[in-house]
Amino acid sequence: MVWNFVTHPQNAVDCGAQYSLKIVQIHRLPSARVIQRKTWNEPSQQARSNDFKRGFDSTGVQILTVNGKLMEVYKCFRGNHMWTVIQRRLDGSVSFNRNWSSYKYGFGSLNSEFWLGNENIHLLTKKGLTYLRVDLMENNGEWKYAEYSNFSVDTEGNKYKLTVFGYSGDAGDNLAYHHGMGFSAPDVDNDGADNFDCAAYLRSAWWYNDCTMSDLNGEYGYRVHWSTLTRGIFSLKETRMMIRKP
Ligand SMILES: [Ca+2]
Repeated sequence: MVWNFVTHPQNAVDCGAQYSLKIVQIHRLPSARVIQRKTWNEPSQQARSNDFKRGFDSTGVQILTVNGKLMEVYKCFRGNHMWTVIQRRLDGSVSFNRNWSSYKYGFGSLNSEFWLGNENIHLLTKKGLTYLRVDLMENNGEWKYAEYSNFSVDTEGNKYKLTVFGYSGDAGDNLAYHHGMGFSAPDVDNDGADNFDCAAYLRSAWWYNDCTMSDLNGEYGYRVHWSTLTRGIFSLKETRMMIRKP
C-alpha cells in the first residue's frame, strides 16, 4: 500500500484560511481514490513566515502605485483569485483602539495585524466594481466567509461612507446593517445612534449604525464581532478583509 500526500496550494502565498490535504490511496488501482479528505486550520506562525519569505512575484508584500502614490499592500491567493488584504486580526498583538487619523492612514504590520487605512481603501475601491471577501475564524477554529460583489469606501469629506451589497457565503450578512453609514472612531462620532457614541463606548472604529451587527476592529479576545457567529458571546479568533477587482 502506498500513501501519497497531495497538498494545495503550494505555488503562491495562500491567504492562510485553510490548507487542505487529500490522502490518496493508490494500492494498485488504475485510478487513485480519495479515501479521506481533511481540512486543517492555519499553519503555524513559522510556516506562515516561511510562506512569506518565499517571495513570489505575485503574492506577499507588494508596492502598488495608486494615483501616483506608493502603497504597500499584502496580496494572497484564495479561491482561485488574488486578493489585497485590507484588514487582519490574528493574535491581539496590535491595538485597534485608535483615533480617526490612525484609521485614516492605517496602522499595524502587513505581516501580522493591520488596518490598511481608509484613505488607501478609498483609493483602491473608488473606480469600478470591487469585490470584498471577509474570512472569519470562529471560537472553535472553524472558518466562515462572507463575500460581497460591490464594496467601496467614499472620501474623507463623505465620512468614508461604506457601500456594501451583493452578499454570498456561509457567515451571514452582517455588513448590510452598516451599508450607507459613515465611519466612526473613538474621537469622531458619525454613527446612527442618537445620544450615544458607539466607537468611544466600544473602543473601536467601524461604520457604526445603532451600533453594530459586525465590528471586526473590536477589542481582541473580547469583542471581534460578527453577530450571526459570535452572538454577543464569543470573539472571533482571526479575521481577514480582502478585496479584488472582477
Ligand atoms: Ca452618535
